[in-house]
Amino acid sequence: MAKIHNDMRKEMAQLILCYKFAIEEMTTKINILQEEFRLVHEYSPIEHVGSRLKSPKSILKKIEKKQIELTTEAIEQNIHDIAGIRIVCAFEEDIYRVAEMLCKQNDITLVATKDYIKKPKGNGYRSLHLIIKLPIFLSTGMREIFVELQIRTIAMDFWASLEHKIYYKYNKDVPQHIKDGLADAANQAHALDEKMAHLNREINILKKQDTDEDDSIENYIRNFIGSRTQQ
Ligand code: 0O2
Repeated sequence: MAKIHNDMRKEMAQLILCYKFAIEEMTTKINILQEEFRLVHEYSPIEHVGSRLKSPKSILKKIEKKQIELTTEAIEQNIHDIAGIRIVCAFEEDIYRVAEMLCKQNDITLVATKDYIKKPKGNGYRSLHLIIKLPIFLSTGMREIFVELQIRTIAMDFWASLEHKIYYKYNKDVPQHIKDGLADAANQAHALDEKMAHLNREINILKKQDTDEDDSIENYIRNFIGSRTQQ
């Protein structure tokens, strides 16, 4: 693996600190949306949020894999997932809602989208990946920092987390029947997502009918009381 000299080590430490700040800013934005939704709409499309900073070892691995020059500028321009945030939503439609709400914030620039939901990966992986840029303000001025957002449902997250665990520290070729099993599990997770979304839509229709009925009873009583007081 590539060796880095002391000056570069210092520069890298400063750069990684910027990614840490970007994660903190982004997490605050997401928490605000989550709390506001809970308070105003009594429902939040965001179930939970996690984040991670890529370790220096993984950054070096990516530098070698992508054959990037060993400078902080090159790293900044070519590795966009040093800061990673994962947002887990209840339903698939919530994913696009959350993505839209974040991307329309003035200080966020959408740089790239990889939609592995509309086009899942061959192994069955599903998730919406957004690369965004956001400003952080330092004593030396403003810096725009890349952040990777992975937005997925609970079922997508369940599959991806377990797939990652199953493969962890296994560096040989994966037998075909295991690949097939994982692809099958991904399809089952997708079917579960669709079923839950369908049930949710149905219950929402019933809830709406209930409130409409409540409203019409309330209107009836109000009209009735109004007509009696006029007599
Ligand atoms: P970790 O541990 O999350 O850091 P690029 O960034 O474009 O150079 P790539 O791999 O084409 O590289 O990016 P992509 O497709 O957007 O995927 C990046 C991240 O998505 C991965 O990060 C994983 O977190 C997740 N991911 C992508 N494919 C899979 C998959 O098949 N299974 C699982 N479980 N996760 C996946 P890292 O850096 O690999 O890992």
